Amino acid sequence: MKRFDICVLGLGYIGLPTSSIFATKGKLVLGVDVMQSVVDTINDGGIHIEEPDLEILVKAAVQSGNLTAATKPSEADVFIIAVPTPFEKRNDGSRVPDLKFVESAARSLAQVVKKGDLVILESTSPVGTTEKMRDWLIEELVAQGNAEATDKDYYFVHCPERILPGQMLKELVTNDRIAGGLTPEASQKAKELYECFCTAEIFLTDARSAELSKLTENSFRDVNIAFANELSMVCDHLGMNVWEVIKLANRHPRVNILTPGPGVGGHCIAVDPWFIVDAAPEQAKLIRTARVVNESKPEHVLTQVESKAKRFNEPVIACLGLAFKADVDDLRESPALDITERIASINGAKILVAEPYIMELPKSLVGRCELVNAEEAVKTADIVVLLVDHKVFAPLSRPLLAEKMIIDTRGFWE
Ligand code: SAJ
Repeated sequence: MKRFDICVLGLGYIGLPTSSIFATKGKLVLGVDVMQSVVDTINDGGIHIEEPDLEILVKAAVQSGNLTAATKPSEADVFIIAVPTPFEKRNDGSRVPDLKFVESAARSLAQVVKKGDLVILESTSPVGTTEKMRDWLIEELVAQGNAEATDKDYYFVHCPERILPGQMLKELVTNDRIAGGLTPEASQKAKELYECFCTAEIFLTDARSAELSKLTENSFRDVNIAFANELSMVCDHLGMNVWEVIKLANRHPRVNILTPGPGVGGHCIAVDPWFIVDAAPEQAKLIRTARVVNESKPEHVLTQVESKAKRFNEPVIACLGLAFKADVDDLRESPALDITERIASINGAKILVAEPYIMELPKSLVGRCELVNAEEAVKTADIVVLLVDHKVFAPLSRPLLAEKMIIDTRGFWE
């Protein structure tokens, strides 16, 4: 069996850039993904996700011979788990973290791990997951006949990723990192590993503090966005311009209000706060309320669209953008998509969708909307709903827009 320096499990938005950057720094890397199509694409030097400059990095990594992809892990000195950690929605509206991907990744290592290996969890996870990861692996080793297996034989660490979609390659190198080990030796080993490409500081801590720090960062942002979104709904109620209010309030030296939008999307900020709420439901009142406020914003936008649509017999509605935020192709947990699906149910309305980052409509919109370019959408529409502030929408003709009813959820044309 070929021996790798690093084996990365999960070749998504985090695993792929991380594998590639290690490979370009001379490490022999095996990237593992359960999808054969993803493995084939990467082995051909291509990418299956959109991120500026990622294709160049992956191509360089693959061409150097240092990065290969496979569907199964292989022997290595370091294992990095970078799989999704979604949640399950309960009937009462609460959410429970779903760790099945971390569990199956951890168990899959039993076949290939050897004494002294470093096992890193990068996936954003609820407090206590690194300990669970350790327990799953040891349990699997014992089940496979290695009765002597003990956690003392391996090093376990949580090193949460913190990179921003759209700026991943820069932030991978320049963001400070946290290495939270189940032992201080484990933290130190992880620090030494990431130092090969990370130019910023790497802070050592314990695993639980690392887990909660990461969840805290995203919850902090969620609470702040909720404040902006709530303010936008207050202003709509009062018939006032939220952008003007925020612009003026932000002139205070200690005020920095974020930007309201159609809701909070993506697979991080809309998910991670629930891990804190699930762990401490009585205490995490503000964090839960922020989620509820942000989740209510799509409904608020829909109500605005419906009230304008009533003025027409057969309104033509242009929805600009489906992605979860500007200048990315990612539609996961996207409020823009959610709103467009609901607009598509307005009786008698014709819906035109402009989303420059996709070639075909998502399944939920097929047969209900038409995918066109932004200019064409605006030209034909009675109502224009700006859902994503993609840069490519900037040149749209102002005089033409002035003739339309506009719902600008991002303050793009303010
Ligand atoms: N949003 C607003 N108003 C704002 C800022 C954002 O409505 O003022 C919306 C965006 O449109 C989007 C959502 O919030 O729908 C999240 O976007 P984002 O750019 O704030 O964050 P993400 O989800 O792309 O990435 C976040 C980052 N976390 C923080 O900034 C604290 C990133 O550093 C993390 O690595 C990433 O989550 C992650 O993977 O956890």
